[in-house]
Amino acid sequence: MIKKIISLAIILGISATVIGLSLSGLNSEEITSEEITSEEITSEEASLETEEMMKADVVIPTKVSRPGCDIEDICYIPSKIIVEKGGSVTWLNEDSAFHTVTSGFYGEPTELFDSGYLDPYQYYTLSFDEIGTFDYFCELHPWMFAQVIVE
Ligand SMILES: [Cu+2]
Repeated sequence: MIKKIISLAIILGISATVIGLSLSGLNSEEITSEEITSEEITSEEASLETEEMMKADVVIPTKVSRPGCDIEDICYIPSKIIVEKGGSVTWLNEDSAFHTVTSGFYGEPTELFDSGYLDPYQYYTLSFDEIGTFDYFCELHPWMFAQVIVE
């Protein structure tokens, strides 16, 4: 009788250990999936931080590919930006159409700078090492023009 009880206790002990192991196995799997999730969140946060770092100084807003933004002077926002000598300006095309940031006036580019066609949500950064007023325009939309003033 005592042997039976002991063997029963051993069996119970073994099965408890097996159940315990399988449960801990499940737990460790859950932890692994949680780790992956937290890694994903971290990478998302990192990309958000990158976007914040790439904060635009001048935005090309939506719907400027049609005439009219020039009436309120909002083809580039702000249409006049002042930077210190040696400073940089970053443009962001928030429109769904292509635009350019090209030095000079429409039909009279000065060939100081030219972004080329900026895709939607593409950035363009320039640094200005010379004092002066730099007019620029969009090669695709004659009504789009603005200025960088370097002091
Ligand atoms: Cu344009």
